[in-house]
Amino acid sequence: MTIRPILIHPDPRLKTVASPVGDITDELRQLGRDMLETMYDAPGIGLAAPQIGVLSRVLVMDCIKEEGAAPRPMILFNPEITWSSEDVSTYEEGCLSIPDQYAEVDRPAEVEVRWIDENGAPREEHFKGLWATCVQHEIDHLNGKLFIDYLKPMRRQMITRKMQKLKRERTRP
Ligand code: K2U
Ligand code: ZN
Repeated sequence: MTIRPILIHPDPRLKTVASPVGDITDELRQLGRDMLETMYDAPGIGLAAPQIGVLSRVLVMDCIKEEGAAPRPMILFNPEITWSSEDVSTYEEGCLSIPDQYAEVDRPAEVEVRWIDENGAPREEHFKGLWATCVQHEIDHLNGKLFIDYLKPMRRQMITRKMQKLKRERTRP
């Protein structure tokens, strides 16, 4: 199991549309496990492959927040939203690629998602609550979209400038 470095915005790989995966190989299963380990270490409740520089349509989630509840790690290959509710929910989102920045984002409150699981089997599930917000946030990552793209240009620009400063400081010896 390997913890992989998480890319920080701005980075062209975070704005790229990721490619669908083919047959689920042991290598892809290992990628999913590395992504889950990287997510738990962050810590986070979701992670998309482009965030670790892999431009494939893979995302992982575990939105279990209740203390003591059994974790529910999920690996989704080629996820697609097949239905979204009219109802909208607002959540103060963050992003592991945009550290310490939070903003309210409106998204459909419930979604139906279809994907291929780590055994190569087609799956379909109805998500609501934090799971719905998270899976939409992750699928956006697969389409090169970040939560700051929903904000007004000035606010997005301010956050981008802060991240550029953070990256300059991180690389300075
Ligand atoms: O994709 C990511 O960067 C991980 C995101 C996933 C996420 C963002 C907003 C809302 C739900 C999920 C988070 O940074 S994981 C950290 C976190 C944890 C709890 C609530 C919000 C964000
Ligand atoms: Zn994110």
